[in-house]
Amino acid sequence: MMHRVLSLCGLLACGLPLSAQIPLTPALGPFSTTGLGFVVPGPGRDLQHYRPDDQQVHSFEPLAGAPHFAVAEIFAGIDPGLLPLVELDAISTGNDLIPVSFTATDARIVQWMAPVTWTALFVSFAAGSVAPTDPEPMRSRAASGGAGADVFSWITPGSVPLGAFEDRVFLDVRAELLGLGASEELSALDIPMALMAQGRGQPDALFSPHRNWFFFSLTQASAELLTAQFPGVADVDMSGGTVFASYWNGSSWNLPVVVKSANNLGLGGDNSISREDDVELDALAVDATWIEPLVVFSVVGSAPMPQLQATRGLYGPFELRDQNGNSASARFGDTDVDAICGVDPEMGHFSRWFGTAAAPFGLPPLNLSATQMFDRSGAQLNLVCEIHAPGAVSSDAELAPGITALVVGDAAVPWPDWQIVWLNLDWSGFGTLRCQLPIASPVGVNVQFLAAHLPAAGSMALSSVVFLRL
Ligand SMILES: [Ca+2]
Ligand SMILES: [Ca+2]
Ligand SMILES: [Ca+2]
Repeated sequence: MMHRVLSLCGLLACGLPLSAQIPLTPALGPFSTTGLGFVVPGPGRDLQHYRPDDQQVHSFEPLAGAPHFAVAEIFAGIDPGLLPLVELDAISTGNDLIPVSFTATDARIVQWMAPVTWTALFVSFAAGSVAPTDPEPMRSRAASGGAGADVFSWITPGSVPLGAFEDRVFLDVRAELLGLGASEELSALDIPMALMAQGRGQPDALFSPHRNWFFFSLTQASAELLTAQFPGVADVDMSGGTVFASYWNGSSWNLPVVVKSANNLGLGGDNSISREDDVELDALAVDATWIEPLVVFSVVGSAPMPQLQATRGLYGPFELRDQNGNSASARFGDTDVDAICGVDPEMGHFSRWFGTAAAPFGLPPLNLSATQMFDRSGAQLNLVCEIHAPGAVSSDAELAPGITALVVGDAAVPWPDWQIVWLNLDWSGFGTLRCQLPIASPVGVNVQFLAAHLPAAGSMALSSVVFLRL
């Protein structure tokens, strides 16, 4: 084990002169290096890809052997003149591997059968629905102009390895990074979609095992305007409460089919043969690895029902709860969730494309987030890391004497023996530091932890299990 770690460090050290440092302002959570697929409100708006390496928003590219996530491709079978009327308000690739356990009366997020037990929900809220009484950091973002286009995470109760992060809400990707103003809005998000693109189509059993589907919901207005455009779908199901899915057949998308109707989801109102009284679904997370998929969803804020519900097969829909039976939406102050995605990395082995939250210890605490991804040419594999000193740090002086080192390790080796692969002598330690390490060539090493060490301050940020394969 030690030999393999040493080999890796030698290789990474060769890439040192090429590493880039991008100082950022503070306020990022433990998933700050994640990529995102997302949509903003409005008819005709396309799916967009936020990349954590260049921190820019792009269109999804066509990739050999992988589905192409673009509205014009997904809806290629409809009247082309109607494409500007497509308005997505919920998306999922079917990789929301949220471990929801059902009984006859409720649905709970539990940790099961896993050596690595953590789950996170990613959410965005309807602009204007975040209240001064909501938990931090939602409250501060709302007070500073709006939280509608921010992406927050919640690491659910029972997520043992994440230590201090269990049951906490974080701000991970700020509206500014998505090119959006504080008063703007996200209408849908999906993380595995971004991981697929960042992996250039390579398989990823951990975070995106289900690769060829696109689940979505339309706004009520868009669904009505597209009536008769999806062959085989009844007019009553062209509703804002319907979950549709399209299948990538290897070269193009088949036309959408109904996965769950509004009536199936309890959103059909009093009249099951009319869509006029349906409740609009506005957020969607699907785990399609089940024969009967798990569907976690939200509804518009005005609806008299829980903000987060779950159903699978004959179970539910029930209000989504944590393992202790507490309402999931209550954790967010019952704010109007209008975009949701879930991840649960315990379902497989090694991922190339997603780091995880850090478990900080020492004083002052540091957070560390990491992602492994290919650049847009596909030629270069990069490790993207971000080290964040949260609010406990009040001045540069607290950290200034420190030398920051990024070290990699293996679970079988105690962390003091891990190897330094990158040194930054300049970082003041105040705020957030981002770096990219080019990986010269894959060496087949499974990296299970990353750590950032600040010896002078006696502080260290230890990532949780990152499952990178370099
Ligand atoms: Ca939405
Ligand atoms: Ca109805
Ligand atoms: Ca909602």
